[in-house]
Amino acid sequence: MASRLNGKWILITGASSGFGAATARAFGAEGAKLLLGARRMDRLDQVAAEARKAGAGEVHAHFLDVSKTSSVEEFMSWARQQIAGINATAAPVLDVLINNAGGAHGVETVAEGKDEDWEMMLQTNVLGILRMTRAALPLMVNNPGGSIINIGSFAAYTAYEGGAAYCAAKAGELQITRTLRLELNGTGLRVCSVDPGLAETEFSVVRFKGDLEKAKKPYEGTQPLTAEDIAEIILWVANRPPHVNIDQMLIKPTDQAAIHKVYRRKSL
Ligand code: NDP
Ligand code: 8X3
Repeated sequence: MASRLNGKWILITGASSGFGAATARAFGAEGAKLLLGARRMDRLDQVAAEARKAGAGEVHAHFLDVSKTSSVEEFMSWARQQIAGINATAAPVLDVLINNAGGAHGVETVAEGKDEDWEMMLQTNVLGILRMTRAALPLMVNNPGGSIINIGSFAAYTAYEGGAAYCAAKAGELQITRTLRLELNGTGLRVCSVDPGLAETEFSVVRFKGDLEKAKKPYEGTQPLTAEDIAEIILWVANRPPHVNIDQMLIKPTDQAAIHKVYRRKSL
């Protein structure tokens, strides 16, 4: 049976690494048409080539900084043009919006926290989703069966030391997702929060500001999720029949029973 996603337009933010890059490859393999955004264009072009090789119908990549309204608006105007194509007559339609761009910056306690880290986390994980969704909705509201998939976190459900701003940001993402589901009820659009636990991507390198030794620590002796594990879930959510909405999914490694309880082997 042909994939429901074949030929559909999929927009992925933060597609230059981690979950976003794996998701681009996964949707590419279904024959979808991709619009990819992030700040590192060299990495984004590499992912675009991989998605093309995997089988994507079309792949277009463009600079995007979700922390800036002007960048989001410029990106969405570019996206509209890509969907419309050269000789388009019908109104451009976006089928799936994946709000994935974000991450954590720093592990300081509130007492030691830095304004620039807090601002960056709220700008990307919270305001980035609001801006992207506002800008994309005109291309989605007349398309029942479309999906908005926001990437949240286990951090939205629980708190941990050094995680105040990140946990607050991801709790914000969950509430934005719930609000959108209410506001879009009757349009036929689906809205989902995909909430991973410990996953090994560039997340930790960014959080520890390039300190690779510290970035390795959270994964020591344990088997974390991979970017591909989460891409598979995102694909599955988007591929449900139009009348089925997956509200939210919490996905943790088997080794992670709770935020502070991670099983670690002596040698792995
Ligand atoms: P990565 O660091 O590998 O990927 C983050 C992506 O977000 C990159 O493509 C980065 O691209 C992009 N990004 C960051 N800031 C911006 C910005 N201002 N504008 C546009 N793009 C941006 O980590 P993950 O793949 O793990 O993270 C993806 C999402 O998953 C994040 O929202 C993260 O919070 C969430 N998450 C991660 C978990 C984990 O353990 N790994 C667990 C739960 C949730 P670029 O730098 O090129 O702009
Ligand atoms: C990332 C998961 O546990 O590092 O969102 O906060 S955690």
